[in-house]
Amino acid sequence: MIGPGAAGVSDLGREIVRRIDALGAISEAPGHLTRTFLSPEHRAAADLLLSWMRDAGMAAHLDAIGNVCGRYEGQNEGLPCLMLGSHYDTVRDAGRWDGPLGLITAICCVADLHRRGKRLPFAVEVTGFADEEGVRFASTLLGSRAIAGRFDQGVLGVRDSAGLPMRDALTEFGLDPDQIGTAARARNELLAYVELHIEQGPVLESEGLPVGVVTAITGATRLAASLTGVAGHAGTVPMLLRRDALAGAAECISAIEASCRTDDGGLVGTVGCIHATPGATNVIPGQVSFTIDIRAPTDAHRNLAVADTVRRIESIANRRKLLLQLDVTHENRTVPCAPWLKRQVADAIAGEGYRVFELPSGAGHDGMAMIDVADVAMLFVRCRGGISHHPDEHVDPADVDAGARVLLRLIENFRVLTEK
Ligand code: HGY
Ligand code: MN
Ligand code: MN
Repeated sequence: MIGPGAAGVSDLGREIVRRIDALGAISEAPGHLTRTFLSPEHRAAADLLLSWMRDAGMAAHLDAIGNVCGRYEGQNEGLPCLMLGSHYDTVRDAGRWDGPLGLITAICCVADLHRRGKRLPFAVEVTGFADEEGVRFASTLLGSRAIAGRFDQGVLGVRDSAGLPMRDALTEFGLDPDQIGTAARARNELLAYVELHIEQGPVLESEGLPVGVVTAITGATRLAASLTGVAGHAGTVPMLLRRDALAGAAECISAIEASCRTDDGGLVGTVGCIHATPGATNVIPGQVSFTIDIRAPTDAHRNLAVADTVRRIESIANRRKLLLQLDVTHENRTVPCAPWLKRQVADAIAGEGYRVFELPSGAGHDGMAMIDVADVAMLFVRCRGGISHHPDEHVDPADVDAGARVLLRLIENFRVLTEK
């Protein structure tokens, strides 16, 4: 919470911080923030967001995949829209700002228009995407893919860690998996998609800037690896006779880290999850599964790195006589932000008196899916220490306010350029 009259924070910024705290309190787990796709807390968050949208003068509904969708009509009914938004699911043990800052700021900007009775020559829509992180089911951007008409029905069979298929989770949530196609929007309904998001990195802080223009959203490849060896007695099997799946996984993880650390082109590789069975101190692990996330500034660089990683893992598995299963679970190309939109983000930043600074996004965002139905742009807001995907994630209220004023200026000055 921020005290009254906090330096440089308008009522708009103050209201956004209040709502960040309110939404951030809706978690599956006491003591930390986790809100995954189609959980009861996901539903509670959706209900709160829908109420905020309606209070802001928007018609609001939950679409067939669980996106929260608000619409503020323009000067005439049924006009094409400038779509804003972000996601309302979180990673595990998350920060409160990743996703919700963009979504709540957009809702509060529309509420400001509504309060002033201002109507624009276009509609403004705000979308809270249901699943950007892909934590519960190993597939991301589910909400934005549905809106872009690119939802892969095949993922309905993907199971969560409890073995529940996504299809059943949707039904339990009160949605009809067979209706997901109805969430798709036509390109002529959207003028553009613009997302405000925390930077999740240290660059704006190092530049001493509260906001920045995103040039492109870096692509990513996620893989699921499984190594199968032979479980055995930790005391009786000689080291040279072992087929230790966890030791093999450890060598793979070290190889991934080493190849990324020695790359000077911005390649990053992460093993975020690992699970070994049978999981007893005195048993040689017979089976290990782990995830791999690889990203690079260009698709060509990333694809070469993925191929190199696959070769390295295959070689380790062969030498150790481990059975390898390696599947790509998620692939997103690098998405450029549209120049005609970047200019409008830059104009809004300059209009609020800040130096215009451009930077790429190392993190993935819903714009990677929305590009299939509209041009996209992003406005980054500084976050403390660049920390994200962590409970210490934080945005200074003055920066919340800066982001909101820039976004509101962008909305009110938004121009649809015929020649793009
Ligand atoms: O993984 C990402 O880059 C995003 O936070 N989902
Ligand atoms: Mn995230
Ligand atoms: Mn995010």
